[in-house]
Amino acid sequence: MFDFLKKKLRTWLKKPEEKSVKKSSRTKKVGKKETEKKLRKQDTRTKAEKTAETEAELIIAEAEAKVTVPEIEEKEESGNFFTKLLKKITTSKLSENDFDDSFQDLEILLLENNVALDAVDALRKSLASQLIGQQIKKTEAAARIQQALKEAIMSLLQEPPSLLEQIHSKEEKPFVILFFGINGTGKTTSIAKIAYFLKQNNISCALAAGDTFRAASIEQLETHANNLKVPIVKSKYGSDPASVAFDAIKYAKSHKIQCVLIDTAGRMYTKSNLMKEMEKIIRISKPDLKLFVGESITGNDAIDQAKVFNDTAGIDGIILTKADIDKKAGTILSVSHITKKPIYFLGTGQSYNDLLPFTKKSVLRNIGLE
Ligand SMILES: Nc1nc2c(ncn2[C@@H]2O[C@H](COP(=O)(O)OP(=O)(O)OP(=O)(O)O)[C@@H](O)[C@H]2O)c(=O)[nH]1
Ligand SMILES: [Mg+2]
Repeated sequence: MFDFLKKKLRTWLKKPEEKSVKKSSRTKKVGKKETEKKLRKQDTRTKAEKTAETEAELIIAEAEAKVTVPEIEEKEESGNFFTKLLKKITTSKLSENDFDDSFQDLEILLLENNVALDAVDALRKSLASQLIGQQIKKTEAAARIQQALKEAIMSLLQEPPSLLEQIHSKEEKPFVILFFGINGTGKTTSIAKIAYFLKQNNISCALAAGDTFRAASIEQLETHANNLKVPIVKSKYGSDPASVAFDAIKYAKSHKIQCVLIDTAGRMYTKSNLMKEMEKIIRISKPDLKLFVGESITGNDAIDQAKVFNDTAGIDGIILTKADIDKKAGTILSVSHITKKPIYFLGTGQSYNDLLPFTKKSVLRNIGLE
């Protein structure tokens, strides 16, 4: 998910002297003697077994030695954030103009990778406050810029609380989690993944089939419940989702189940009747955690949805699904800055264990800044 951005940033953060080494192709040159020596060293077979095979191996090794291994040609940028800044950092202080001139290209890179405009502005501010007017020695410039970028990205993200600790610390169980978002974002699948995650951590849970609207939604959740061997509370299609949630909580209380996961129908945030229904589910079930489920790949759309759900229903945290097919990763970098809510998990596939607990550190590592 972060590969593209990582590669771009790596190219951008490369020092000019490193970039000047142009790597278009290289030829492996392994001499015959060296190859023979290597093979002799590795070979533990008896003399009789060796002869025919060694000759064949030598022929293959020599053929391989002549193969030209193409490498991805790294595009020589005429100037980027890093190289431009480096050029401008002399013994004097870095001016605002010089910084702005350098930042423009980084800004485009971030916007192209789905980082929201507000988040880009915040990043700019953070970088500017760390670099403008600073007396930076040439020798320290590279490290300082990289550190500043790291700090700037860190300040966009939020570290989520530990879900397990949150559940354990609630005295009167069950701990109730409500999932919502627009159609098809992965709510039901994420519920199943979280049920699996909780089970792995010895926390019992029950599922509430609160999507009484979409055809086959109840059966879909039921299949997961059966696979995972967790109880499900359901009702008829068309029945009130708030009462399904209420029944599930009652069931959990009487069966000493620690956590209830409430599924809801996908709803367009533009439809006020559906959002009203959401408010009723919240009023009745009093969730301890309201998780907005959005698709990482949809970029600014997911961020807009999160904003509206937060304004109407109030969200406590976010699950970004389909991060496995998101090449840009900008949503992951921006959604917490816009909503001020942490990402709890990233969905990284369709299996039960394709759920990645979110940490700031893992993001930095994934984009090559840690
Ligand atoms: N690649 C990938 N696919 C996912 C992920 N999460 C969910 N999906 C797929 O997305 C599709 C929709 O998932 P659902 O869980 O049914 O989504 P939903 O939000 O409950 O959908 P509605 O109930 O119709 O609103 C399914 O095909 C899932 O397998 C993920 O993290 N990665
Ligand atoms: Mg669903």
